[in-house]
Amino acid sequence: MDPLKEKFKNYAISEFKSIRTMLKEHGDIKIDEVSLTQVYGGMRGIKSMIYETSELDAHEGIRFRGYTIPELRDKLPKAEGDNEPLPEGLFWLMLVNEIPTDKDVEWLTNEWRIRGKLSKVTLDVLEALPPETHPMTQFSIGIVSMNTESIFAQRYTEGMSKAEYWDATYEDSMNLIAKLPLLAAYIFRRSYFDGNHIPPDPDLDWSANFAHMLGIDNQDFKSLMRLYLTIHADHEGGNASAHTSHLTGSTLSDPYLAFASGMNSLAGPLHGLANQEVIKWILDMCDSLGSTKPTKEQIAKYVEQTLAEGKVIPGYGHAVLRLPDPRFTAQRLFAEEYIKDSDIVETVWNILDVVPPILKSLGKVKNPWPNVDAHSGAILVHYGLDQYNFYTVLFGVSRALGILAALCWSRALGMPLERPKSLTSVRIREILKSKNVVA
Ligand code: CMX
Repeated sequence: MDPLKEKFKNYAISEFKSIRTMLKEHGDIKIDEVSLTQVYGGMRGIKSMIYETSELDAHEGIRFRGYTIPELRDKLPKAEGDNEPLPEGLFWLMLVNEIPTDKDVEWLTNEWRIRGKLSKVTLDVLEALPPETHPMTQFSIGIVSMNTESIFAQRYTEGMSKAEYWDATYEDSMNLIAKLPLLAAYIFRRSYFDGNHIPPDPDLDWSANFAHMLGIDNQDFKSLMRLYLTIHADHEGGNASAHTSHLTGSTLSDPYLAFASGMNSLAGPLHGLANQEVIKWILDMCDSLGSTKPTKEQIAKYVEQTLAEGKVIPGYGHAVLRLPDPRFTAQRLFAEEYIKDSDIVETVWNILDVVPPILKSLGKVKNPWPNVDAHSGAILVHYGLDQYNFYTVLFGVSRALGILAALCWSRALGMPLERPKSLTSVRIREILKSKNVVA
């Protein structure tokens, strides 16, 4: 058994026993109450699921197994000569709750290198799609096609015992993570470079190899990819992509199908597609003003116009956060260190000065601050990656680390089919009547 799998197995077995005991002794303890506003309001804040890999605090931001983003930058292993963390290290941390050594990460990089191959089925499926198909659609279809290789699906058909679900989930997850950069790069090159593909470089880590296969061999871009693929990896379990995958996985759909369904959620403009929408919004603003660096006054007018058209300002607001997203801040710090004199990056910073007061003045927006998607596009454009329809695929490659580590945990802990209760509005009125709050 490989060293990561062995660690996961031992840790998961002890957690499984401890949680079963906790439930037996304290299973009736109430941890939440639910209001009508929450039920009608997208279930905000309802404590209703277990997701082991990270936790989100509204006033602090994300912690991955207890570590903030600055702490991850400090503690996770790095590539030689680079200051950014390797996402391989974050996957290790999320899976086994332990900061890996350089050697552990070296092993994982190599393991994903060995497992990273695209099958003929996947390539044929992709080639059947018109190259102008949105990259997220290609990404989702490509992942679904990989389910033909699912070890979980195969072993389930053969009669696998429940006690082995975690094992098959781990194998599929490792294979899928290894394949994703190849799939994403294949989609990128077929969509924008006439299918002129670039073979992987076996000497590079997971992120640097991804940058290489995209065709951007710049060292700073490789650093950016390491940071990008780390900070987008997880955002606790309630966000739409993680929750969708969690729900699908609970039916014992294999990890390929579970992860693909999460990617279909990520492809929505209120979630991951916002990274594409942000840059589109900025470029449209620049176009309409005939300037590559609009003034703050011009930005304010454009923001008011967008709101007057009944649209949201992409990259701002959040369902949970009530502060500038630490993932935005991490990207800003990267840009301050690596990027000098970029009109588009400076425009992002000017937007930051303008948008929050306007959103606050509306009196209804709960979080006027930038989220993760407000910054990423400008940095990507700086490095030449201006094919913005592709941006959400980058997000998706990263999100696999959290979603799949969490899926391994769900199967190891024997999580049941997820099945909450829904109500009709007629029933809600009856409940209110029975409580004598309406006539
Ligand atoms: N621009 C304009 N209006 C906004 C807004 C924004 N950026 N953010 C919130 N609002 C509005 C909402 O549309 C809502 O209006 P109505 O009452 O008229 O429907 C009101 O403010 C209250 O919303 P909220 O409680 O503050 O926010 P929600 O939890 O409902 O929604 C989110 C959160 C992210 C969908 C919302 O802030 C938004 O649409 N932002 C822009 C899209 C975006 O950047 N999404 C990416 C989020 C990060 C990610 O998942 O990747």
